[in-house]
Amino acid sequence: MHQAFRATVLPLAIAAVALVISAGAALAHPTIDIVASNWKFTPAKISIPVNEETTLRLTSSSGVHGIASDDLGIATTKITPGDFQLVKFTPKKAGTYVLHCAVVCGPGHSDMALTIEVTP
Ligand SMILES: [Cu+2]
Repeated sequence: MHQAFRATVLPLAIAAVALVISAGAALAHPTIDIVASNWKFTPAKISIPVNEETTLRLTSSSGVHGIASDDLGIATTKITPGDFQLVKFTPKKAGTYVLHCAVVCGPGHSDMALTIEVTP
């Protein structure tokens, strides 16, 4: 009886603690998925808090695209199909930043932008 209790409850308790720890880490460092395609970013707009490290996970479903922002400290990053790019940055100033696609990618290139809203 006692042994059966340890065999079933203990692993559950460990799993629950691991879940809480991973959820806490996800809150501290949110990763936002962004998919580039011809010719848009999905989502086209994201909202993140100022002075908190954020990670973007970028990929493309069609075409080669890119992002860059001196204001946000994002180096030019090429986004290619089948590839995932992790971009880590900490916005220092609230505001609305419009990142135009950084790679000439075709007829819709000039309309292709990712808006990052940094909230106070
Ligand atoms: Cu482009």
